Order: sequence, then structure tokens, then C-alpha cells
Amino acid sequence: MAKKALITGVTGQDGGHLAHLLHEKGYEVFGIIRGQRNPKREVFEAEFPFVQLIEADLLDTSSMVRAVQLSLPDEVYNLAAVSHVGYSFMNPQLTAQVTGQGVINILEAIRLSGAEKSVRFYQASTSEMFGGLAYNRPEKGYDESSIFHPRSPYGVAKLYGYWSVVNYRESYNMFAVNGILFNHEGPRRGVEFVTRKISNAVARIKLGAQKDLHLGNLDAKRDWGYAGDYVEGMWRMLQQDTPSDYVLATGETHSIRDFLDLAFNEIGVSDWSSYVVLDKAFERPAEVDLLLGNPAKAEKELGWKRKVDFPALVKMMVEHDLSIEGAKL
Ligand code: G4F
Repeated sequence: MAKKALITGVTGQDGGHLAHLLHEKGYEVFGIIRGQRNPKREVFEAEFPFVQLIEADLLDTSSMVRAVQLSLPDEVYNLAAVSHVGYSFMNPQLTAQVTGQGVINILEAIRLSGAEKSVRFYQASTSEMFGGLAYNRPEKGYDESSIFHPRSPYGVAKLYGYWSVVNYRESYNMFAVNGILFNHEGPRRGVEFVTRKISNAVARIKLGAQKDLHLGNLDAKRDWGYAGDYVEGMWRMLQQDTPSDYVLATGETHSIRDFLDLAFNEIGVSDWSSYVVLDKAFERPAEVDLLLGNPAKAEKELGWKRKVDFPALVKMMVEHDLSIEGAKL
């Protein structure tokens, strides 16, 4: 019989990649969709006709119980969150409820359905739980034993979710794991995130549809991988004999300036300074200056390794945006 998976956040970047991966692996895939007449539904159904959508909301545990009872999943992937760090500063309480408390709600929904012994649970934890250079950065990058020091309402809420997963594993013997994922990008990324904002703007500048690009802190460094590689790691975590938490990362870090160099290079521009406008509106009250992950445990125990490197990622994103933006003209 086909395995069944339930994905929250299925309409997001990782949800799309994961739905495709699980479908290819022969899973019956269920996804949570939020809200009445969600405008994303039509577009989503056109690309993912194989995903059975269930209307529910992480903030409403009874609806999550219903989703678990309807889908009877073998695996649950909690990818739903208020996921934009900048937005979380403007909406800290909503972020706490969805990104933090939401984890408890779905874990409780699994327990209330009596499925805590049969379901394997994946929690989308994040490198934003680490604080950056000033906060205990190990030589080889952050790993599973590094100290946390979140620097945003988003990071704080994710840390609550992280410890909730550990607590449910220890208290109820649940197969529940945290994937501590460093930044992962690609053509499915929303334009509110810096990589896609840049690739999209570069394409539009090339096509004459945009003049400049407003950005905040260009000196921050991130460990950027390709989202398609990372969902494979999520799945592998749930196929292990025993539950454990894993860092997924590339082991390299690059600045926003590095991303700009490569992206503008794709359209033949070597000096992007006349296109980029520094704009305080995109700076954050507290910044994580540097993220570098050490994926050694995942490489050893899961046999996972990223396939797409940084230059290939930037190229993929700019080429994609040139193609979709070109088609709009
Ligand atoms: O692309 P970002 O918004 O991603 P950020 O904050 O690193 O968070 C992403 O990765 C996390 C994993 O570490 C996830 F947990 C999280 O959900 C999300 O996917 O910003 C990256 C960097 C920051 O330092 C930001 O200050 O880019 C800097 N930046 C500079 N100008 C900008 C901009 N970020 C955005 N979004 N927009 C700008 O105009």
C-alpha cells in the first residue's frame, strides 16, 4: 500500500518541491490549505493535481485533528510558518502563534488522533535559531550541538517549535525530528526573500522593465543551497531507524554582494553599483550577520549532500526569471 504524507505549508517553496518528491516516490500526498477560497488554490491545483488538499489552519487544533483523521498519514511534514524574518519584526505575536505555537497544535492534533506512535513527524527548524558571528560561531560552522541565540521574533518562535519537537520525542517517544535547514532557494522562492528579489530584478532590468533594486544590508552572509536538494534530506530524516535532528547546509557562506556579482554577471553587467539603491526600509532591528552550516552529520548518517552549488543556483534563478519575465512582455 502507498505511504501517505501530510504537508502543512504545501503551497510554499519547500511544500512544492516536497510534494513532487513524495509523489515521485509513490506516496499519496495530502496538503493543508488555509482560509476560505484561498486564491493560491487554483494555481496550486493546476501544478499539483495529485495533492489532496484539506482545508485547515495551524491555529485551529480541531481542524488539524480533522486533517490528521482524514489523511491517516504515515509522515507529517510541518513546513507552515510565518517564514519571513523581516515581516516577523512587524508581526511578532502572529509569528509566535503560527511559527511557534502552531508546532504544538499539530503535535497535539497527532496525539489527540491517537497517531503519536504511528506518525513520523518532521519540523522545519532553521539556521535563524543561531545568532551569527558574535554568538559562538564554531570554526567549521554551526552544527547540531551549537548554541542557539535567535535574533528575531521568527527565530525565537522557531526555537519554541524546535524544543517542542525534542520535548514530544522525549515525553511521548514520538518519531519527531528537527531539520535545521540553512537558507535554501530557487525559482520557487518568493520575491520577498533577497535571492529571488535580486534574480527577479536583474531579469527585469535586463528586459527594461525595472530601473533599480532597493536592498538593505549587503554585508550579511548566508549559507545558500538549492531547495530541491533540501527536501530530499527532509525525507531521509524520516526514513531512519531512530529519530534525530540534522543540519542541512552547503558548508559555504556568501554575502549578498557575492550574489549580486553573480546575478548581474548573468546579464553581462560587471559593476552593479548604479542599479542598487541602499534602502533602510529593508534593514532589520537586529541582524544575523553570518550563517555557515556544518552538514557533516547529515552527510554521514543520511548519505545526503547538496548537488547544486552557489554559482549554479544563481544562474538557475536568473535564467528562470528571464524566461518568466520575458514571457510577460
Ligand atoms: O532572504 P532573506 O529574507 O532570508 P533570511 O532572513 O536569511 O531567512 C531565510 O532563511 C532562514 C534560514 O536561515 C529561514 F529560516 C527563513 O524562513 C528564510 O527562509 O534575507 C537574507 C539576508 C538578510 O541578512 C537580510 O537582512 O538578506 C538581507 N537583505 C538585504 N536586503 C534583505 C534585503 N533581505 C530581504 N528579504 N530583502 C531585502 O531587500
